[in-house]
Amino acid sequence: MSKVLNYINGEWLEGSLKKFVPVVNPANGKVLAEVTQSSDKDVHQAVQAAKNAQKRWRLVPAPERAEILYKVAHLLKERKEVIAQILTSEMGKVIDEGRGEVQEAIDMAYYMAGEGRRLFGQTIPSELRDKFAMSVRVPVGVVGIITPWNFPIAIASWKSLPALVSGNAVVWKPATETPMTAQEFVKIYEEAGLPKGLINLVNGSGSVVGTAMVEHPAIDLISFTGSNEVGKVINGRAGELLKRTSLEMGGKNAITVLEDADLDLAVEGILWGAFGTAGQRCTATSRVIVHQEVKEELEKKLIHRIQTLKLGDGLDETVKIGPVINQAALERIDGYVKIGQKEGAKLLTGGIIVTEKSLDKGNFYAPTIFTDVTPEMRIAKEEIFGPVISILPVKNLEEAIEVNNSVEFGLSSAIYTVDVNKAYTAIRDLDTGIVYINAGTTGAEIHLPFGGTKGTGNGHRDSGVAALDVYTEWKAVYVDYSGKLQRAQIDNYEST
Ligand code: UN1
Repeated sequence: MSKVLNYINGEWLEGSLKKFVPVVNPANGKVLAEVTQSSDKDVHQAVQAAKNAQKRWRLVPAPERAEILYKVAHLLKERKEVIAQILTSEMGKVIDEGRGEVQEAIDMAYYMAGEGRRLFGQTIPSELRDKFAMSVRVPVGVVGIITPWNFPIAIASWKSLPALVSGNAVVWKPATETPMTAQEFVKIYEEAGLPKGLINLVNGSGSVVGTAMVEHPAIDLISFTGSNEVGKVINGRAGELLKRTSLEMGGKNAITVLEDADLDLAVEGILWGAFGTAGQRCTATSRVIVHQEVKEELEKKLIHRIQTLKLGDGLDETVKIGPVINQAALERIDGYVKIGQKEGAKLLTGGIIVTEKSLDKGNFYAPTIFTDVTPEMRIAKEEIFGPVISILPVKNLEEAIEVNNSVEFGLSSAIYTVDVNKAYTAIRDLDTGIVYINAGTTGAEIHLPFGGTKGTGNGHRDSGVAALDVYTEWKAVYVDYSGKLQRAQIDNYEST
């Protein structure tokens, strides 16, 4: 049985709990490997290594740091297929999406390598003569990153690459479900020649390893993607410790379909947004807000097309919907379907755990559509994180926007319309960090800011140039070359 270990100070080590947890393929229940479990001791060791390595790394010119990131990009590209296969085996998403996810990490590596020659600051005129003013970006120090299983390499790339190019060192706790993908990514950092101590992998539970990271005084920033429940705990404690946090959490994303929309196009966007990754994206479409005039027609088309989506092992190229991550997820999703039925929503299709012979060893849930859902129902408000959508009828664009914005999350939203005035009104008024016109709610590109408003986050963005604001501090610099004392705000104003 292959073993996934920690990577601390350039060495592959067993965690100090001397315990291993199985890594299970969600498509068939087979054990793929086992992963070591760590305690606060391992976290401490990793942080010490990171702290020491960062002292030198911050002095390496950013373009030189970026050379390593270019190598990371090349290696990821070379190993795209191998990593995609591993990712699909341990996480379940269909292989095409596995490849797409590795591509997202490749894109991010090239993009952040390019930042090594930018990392722009500003020059700003001073209010005094013979004085020069500028701002520069400096690293935060040691960054703790905590990543989820649904995008095991893309999200880790969004966080580790900008952190490293900016001159930080990283301590990374990947999700327990997807340590093999994490191991592949770290191996690539190692092969690319990243000096030891700059990336440290610590496997283990959130309650032990995650907590130790939040508590550790030498971790300066926690960058977390995961549930709101955990994010709130991290933020609460980090707040007391005055530790920086960047949090990316839930979504309850909606596609609005107006009466003038191309319905066939909207159907494709809905199916891809809702059932891609079996609905387990924070950007997944989980509500469809439809103009009442086209509701029935849209429903018919959806029910017709949903029959063509083949469920199964994501490694089979013909499969369109893979399994959900584990048994607990299956039960949670089914629990929400029961809640929806109790609340009086009408189940159009799905609503069952798949038990047919070839799939009964995996965690498969039938793609599910509820209609006649109202905004007050729990299935319209809470994140389900599975292949379930709720259709909510509305009378006009104004009501659609109100319904879209009525949830506690604000990650992604989409609208299908051919009316340019309505499209721009939606761009202005949809209260989410990401807005799509005539495309579904998923598919963010790495060179744009990724993140959300309200309960989705805490105002930061992953990816894009905005990510640099998370991993750097601004330093304001004043150079006085006048040779005399110049008092700002005083000597440049006449005394009255
Ligand atoms: C996530 O679900 O946490 O926009 C990330 C998308 C992907 C990233 C999703 N590029 O759906």
